[in-house]
Amino acid sequence: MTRLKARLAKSPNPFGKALFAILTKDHLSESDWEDVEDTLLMADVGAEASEQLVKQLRDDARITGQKDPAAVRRGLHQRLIDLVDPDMDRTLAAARPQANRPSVIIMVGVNGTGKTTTAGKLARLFVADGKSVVMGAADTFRAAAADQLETWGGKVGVPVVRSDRDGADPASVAFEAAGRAKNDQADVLIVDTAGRLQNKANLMDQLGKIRRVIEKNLPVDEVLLVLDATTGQNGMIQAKVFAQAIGVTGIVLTKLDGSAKGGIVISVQRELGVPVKLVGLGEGPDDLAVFDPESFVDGILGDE
Ligand SMILES: Nc1nc2c(ncn2[C@@H]2O[C@H](COP(=O)(O)OP(=O)(O)O)[C@@H](O)[C@H]2O)c(=O)[nH]1
Ligand SMILES: [Mg+2]
Repeated sequence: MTRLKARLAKSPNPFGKALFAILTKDHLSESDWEDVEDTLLMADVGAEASEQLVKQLRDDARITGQKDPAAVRRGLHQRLIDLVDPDMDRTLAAARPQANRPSVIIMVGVNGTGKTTTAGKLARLFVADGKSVVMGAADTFRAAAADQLETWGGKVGVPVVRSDRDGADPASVAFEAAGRAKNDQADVLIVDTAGRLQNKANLMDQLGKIRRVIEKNLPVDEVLLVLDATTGQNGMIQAKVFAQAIGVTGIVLTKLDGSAKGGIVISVQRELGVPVKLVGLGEGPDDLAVFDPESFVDGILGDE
């Protein structure tokens, strides 16, 4: 069993399981269908996707007559898989091997979502895969942010390019990090950024500048938006601002081990049109997993 599935199945009442309980009742009344929709909304699936799923499940129920629990489960499983969209490409964009240059990943997102932690975990995954990594601490608001990344670097054996000055220009750190990755002929450069910016213009400015200076040395392959799954629809609004500020190529959904209900996977992919590529399942170095739709749906159905 995958860890994603195990973690989700451990939540007190995974929403898929709650749906299944309603769908296998003898007679489904209007109020049961409302319960189905409420269950989806409360699980952060989002209004549009919830409405669509209810409509599909109602059609399915009319056709099958709703008798056999195993068939209901199979149907629900398939509908949920379709919503998560198994056809999205979830591989991390990397430089082509023949390009002979480091792949570049920029981490973006609101303060506290898990950018720095995910940068560290990701570095560890690449190192385990035999790749050489450089990290850049372009969150320069507080020295503590760079310290945190450096601690991760030490833990996973990866050099960190940083400034020693609070409030140094984040773009200049990013520029230096890209230069270092190129000179070292590293396989991957991961650039951590700050999330605490007062307004969108400010954010666009800063992220745009970070991207441009990196591109003086290396093309940017991936911009990962880190989103805290426990913040629900609130996090979604912020996510959109980041998506507009800098083109996002993938989403990392962190803290799926906490109180998150998981439906946010469906709503965020729809809203941003970008796949969830990785999920955070804890604070430890190994608590990062590639997002897999089958494990996800099994988990929210509460399958053992
Ligand atoms: N439970 C849990 N905690 C996480 C996860 N990812 C990050 N955190 C914690 O969230 C807090 C903020 O993380 P940090 O990486 O500093 O966020 P940043 O401000 O976006 O860089 C830290 O206490 C992390 O240990 C996760 O997947 N699960
Ligand atoms: Mg940070």
